[in-house]
Amino acid sequence: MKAMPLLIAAIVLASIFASCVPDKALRSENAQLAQEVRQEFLHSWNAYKKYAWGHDMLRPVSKTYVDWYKTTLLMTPLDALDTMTLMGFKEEADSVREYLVKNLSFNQDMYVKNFEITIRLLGGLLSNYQLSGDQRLLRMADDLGTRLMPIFKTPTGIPYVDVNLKTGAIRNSRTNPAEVGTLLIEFGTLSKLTGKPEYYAAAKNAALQIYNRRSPIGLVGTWIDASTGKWLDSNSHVSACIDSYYEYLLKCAILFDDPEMRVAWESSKVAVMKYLADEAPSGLWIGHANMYTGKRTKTWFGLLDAFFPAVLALSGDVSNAARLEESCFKMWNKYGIEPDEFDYIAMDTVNSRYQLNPEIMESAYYLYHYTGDQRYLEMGKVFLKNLKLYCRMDEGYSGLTNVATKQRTDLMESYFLAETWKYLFLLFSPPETLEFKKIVFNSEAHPMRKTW
Ligand code: DMJ
Repeated sequence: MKAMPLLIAAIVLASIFASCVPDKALRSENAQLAQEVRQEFLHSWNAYKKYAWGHDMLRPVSKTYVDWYKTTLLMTPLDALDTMTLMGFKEEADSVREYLVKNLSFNQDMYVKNFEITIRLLGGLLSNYQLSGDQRLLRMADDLGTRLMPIFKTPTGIPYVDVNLKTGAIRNSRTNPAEVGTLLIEFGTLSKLTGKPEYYAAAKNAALQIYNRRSPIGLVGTWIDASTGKWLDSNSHVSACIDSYYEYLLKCAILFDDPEMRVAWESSKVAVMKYLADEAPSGLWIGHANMYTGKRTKTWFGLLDAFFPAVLALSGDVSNAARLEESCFKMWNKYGIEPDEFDYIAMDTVNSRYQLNPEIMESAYYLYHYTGDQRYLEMGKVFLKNLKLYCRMDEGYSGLTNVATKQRTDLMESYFLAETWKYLFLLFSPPETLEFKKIVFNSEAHPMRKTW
């Protein structure tokens, strides 16, 4: 009679032991991979410091730098700063922060792209303010926000593309849903942190101006005129020029508990899954269709579209997210690095460039967070291995002009340090590295903490 409880205890202990051993091995492998990612981040950062310090970005082949405008806006240091902090490079982060505070001035008589400056610089200042508590960064964000605000003063409330940081003059009314709809995480957070409601109101109105111009079947086009509010192009997809418009509808609903953004996301998701989603022989993809008829225009999907599994997972649709990420992984594996555009019927590239983009890794990170499925760690290992194999230089990393031939570009984008390394690092790191539930990432992977 006494043998039974002993046997049960032995079975329980054995099963605890069996489940702990792989857990321990997995934890230690992940820790090694996270450490490898930290080293590769440093390899990229040190090359920037050596050849491009004080400028926007590194040209790793010619070992020089590039500035987007006549005066540097220090894009790489600001984009990289929160990654550095999350990776635990505290001293380096402290000194970069001091450098930025002393040297970054927005009082420049030059036109800048509102969208890029918002996601990279305004987003970077806000997330680094929240991580460090350094009030000077919030003041810089407020200054930048004030300088960008004239962009919304258009006949429709849809922002133009460029704004002069000193004079407030604006220009270029040919814009798209992504540039218009990817502003509210940053402007909304700035509103909450400064108590100035006008930032939130202008950026939310801009996103809703696009949403309100959706077609009767619920889709948006690629190009729109901000002065007339008329669509200039009726091709609909989740790729460049539209992508992060959808991302922000959902994320702003979450970050700000905004019911109007929630409704906009829910109805947009239905339209995307009805007209753009495509069940192909190789799996689930999101293709292109006419925004008015829903008729398929292209069976193309690209590396930027690979953000959509993350958004689906965040919305609660883990099953479609997982299926779509499997398709993305097929696209990645065709040449060992994903291309800009891929025809999912021909299963080959349409535009073969790769610019060190992060989206497929971002989605793997979200899916691992929601499922705990080791499949996403396996994908992450492939991403890391192939990045090192094909894009690593003796100093820094470069993009590829052609994923088949692996011919190099001569640019290391700032988002490579903001996003690509950050998402890979977080994928392999213990969940407490960044409390996923307490933050929302902007489109440049700068985490915003909901403190309101
Ligand atoms: C980043 O600059 C942002 O994520 C943007 O929204 C689109 N994609 C690039 C990186 O691929």
